[in-house]
Amino acid sequence: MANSKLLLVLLVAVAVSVVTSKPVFKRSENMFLKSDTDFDGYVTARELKEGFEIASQHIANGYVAKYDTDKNGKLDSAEFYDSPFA
Ligand SMILES: [Ca+2]
Ligand SMILES: [Ca+2]
Repeated sequence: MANSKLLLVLLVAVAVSVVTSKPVFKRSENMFLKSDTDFDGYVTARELKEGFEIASQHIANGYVAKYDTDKNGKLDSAEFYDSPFA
């Protein structure tokens, strides 16, 4: 029957899409994009403080200093992924 064949094709298509589909963003990418509120590609200590409700700017500065491996004063996506915020 044509209908049952069509149904089978649809079921296979759904199964394949379920198996191969990936979320649009990995969690850490999502967190980075959410944290970078001015969309300049970097998360600053101020953005970190606001995004994660860190109690003091001093603490946020310390996190950035710790994970800012190229020492430009802000976290790029790779640095952010290495931090506990990702
Ligand atoms: Ca930013
Ligand atoms: Ca950096």
